[in-house]
Amino acid sequence: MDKKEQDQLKKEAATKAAQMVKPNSVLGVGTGSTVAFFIDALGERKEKEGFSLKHIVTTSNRSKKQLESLGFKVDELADIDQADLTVDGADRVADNLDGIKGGGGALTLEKNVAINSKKIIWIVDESKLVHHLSGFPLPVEVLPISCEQNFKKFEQEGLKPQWRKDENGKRYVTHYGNYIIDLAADPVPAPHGLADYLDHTVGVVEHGLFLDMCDEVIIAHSDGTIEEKI
Ligand code: ABF
Repeated sequence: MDKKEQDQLKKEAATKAAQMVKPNSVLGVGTGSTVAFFIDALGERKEKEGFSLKHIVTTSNRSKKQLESLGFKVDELADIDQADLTVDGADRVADNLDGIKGGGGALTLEKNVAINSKKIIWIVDESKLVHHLSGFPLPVEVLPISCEQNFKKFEQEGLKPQWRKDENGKRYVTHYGNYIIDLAADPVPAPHGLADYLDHTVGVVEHGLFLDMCDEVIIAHSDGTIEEKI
């Protein structure tokens, strides 16, 4: 699939999700190129229907800027109780709707917004689908203070850690001033066990295993169909 075709599919999934957002609800908006199409589609609804939302929270400055450029007011997560719905992208989605997220580096805020949402919808093109979580390095956000020890420990565990680098070849720094270690062990070994291990590793801020969280995935297929998988 070339980029143009993939973008078209992302747009179709995003447009479908934008139609499902209820007026005057509290909406969580994720990050990434598919979500960028979702924000555009929300903007179109605003133009055409005068549609408005009670609150919007988002998971990155990129999405925030795009929402504000379309006239939406963006609140902080701390300003709301919970979102009625959060729409986000994903890097991989397994048959059971578990996902790998965080390829864009925003996993910590993404998981915090997701966990504080009544409903979570992911929007993807069919290239993101896998039977078991695989095919994409698992991002782990770590505190700088003990990142070297974390890296070595992951190596010893056979998780094939790699430092995420920025465009200058330096360690990528997250919104919260932390680093990201991408685990290249593929497929993800025992996702629940690995999530539990990472959740209990001191120095790990958050990881990109989003398990038992997603309620629905909207998938745009290259045969032109849009699938809503629950
Ligand atoms: C997100 O969107 C991230 O977790 C993930 O990395 C990304 C997917 O981006 P794209 O839609 O550009 O493929 O929310």
